[in-house]
Amino acid sequence: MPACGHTSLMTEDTATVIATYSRRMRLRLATGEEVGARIKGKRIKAVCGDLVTATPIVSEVDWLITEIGERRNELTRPNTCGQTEVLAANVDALIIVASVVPLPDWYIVDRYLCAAEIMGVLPIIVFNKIDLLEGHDIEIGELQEYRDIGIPVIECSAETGKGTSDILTSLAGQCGIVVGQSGVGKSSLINQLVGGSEQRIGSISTKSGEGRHTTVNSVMISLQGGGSLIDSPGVRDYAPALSDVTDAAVGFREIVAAAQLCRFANCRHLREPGCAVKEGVDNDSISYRRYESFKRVVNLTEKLSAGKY
Ligand SMILES: Nc1nc2c(ncn2[C@@H]2O[C@H](COP(=O)(O)OP(=O)(O)O)[C@@H](O)[C@H]2O)c(=O)[nH]1
Ligand SMILES: [Mg+2]
Ligand SMILES: [Zn+2]
Repeated sequence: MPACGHTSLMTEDTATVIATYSRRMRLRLATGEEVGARIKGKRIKAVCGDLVTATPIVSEVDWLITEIGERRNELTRPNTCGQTEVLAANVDALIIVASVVPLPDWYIVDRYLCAAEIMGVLPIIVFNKIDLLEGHDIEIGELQEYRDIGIPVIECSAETGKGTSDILTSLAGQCGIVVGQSGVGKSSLINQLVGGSEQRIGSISTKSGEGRHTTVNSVMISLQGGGSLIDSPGVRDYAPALSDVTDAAVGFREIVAAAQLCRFANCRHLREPGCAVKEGVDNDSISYRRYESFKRVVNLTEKLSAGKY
């Protein structure tokens, strides 16, 4: 336990990890003060959003992280070695961005929704570039389908700023992560939401002693309205992974709800008699498109669990 012999004089504090560099971290203490930190030992790895126990190191500016608190959830992705890499922890909301162009792949949106449901975080669908629809009378049917099953949908333009205040409002007191296909406007949107505060983070990394050219792996940015965003290249490129068959079922909330009424408890909602999901699709209370997504996800997860992928 003693890190340098003065342990008895030290105070311990709980703090939030707000930036990670190659080896060092930035913490926000309970007092609001921000300090540089490194971690005790090589076995534990902290990510943005982690709640940690830390203690000042005598005669150093850095603090020492001694323990990582239990995580409410983790955003993970498989790394190149086939292991699971944790990108962020203790997230409240997954902001799933789609846009007018490139044309949305709604199946990918459904995959992100699955990821959100599995993580137990609030999904928010953000439909960007609506400035391109101005003067056209176009309704996006898929957006209504999502609203119908209770998923918040915000239409916005990172270019004109329209609708972006709604994103700030829905993130009040919450920590969000922006995901979506390449080209939908994630970077533009984050810039629009963040305004000037990203520069502040840049100056912090210089001051913390790692030097100007330190790569920031990930960073938590405070937003107007009391919310925050965790941003990193890895998070933006995050593609939702599915691990086993149960994932498919929990990822589609309207199918989960209808399945309560299927005749067989183990109904797969394909050709079984008395299937309430199929009935719902037939009478249009369940979207046919969402049902097709569901079957695709089931198919994929079955292949995954059979090791054919
Ligand atoms: N018309 C319009 N273009 C946008 C909007 N948001 C982003 N773009 C453009 O879309 C392209 C991709 O944006 P970018 O933020 O790099 O997308 P990312 O790949 O998701 O990070 C860029 O050329 C942006 O200028 C928007 O709201 N309206
Ligand atoms: Mg980008
Ligand atoms: Zn069924």
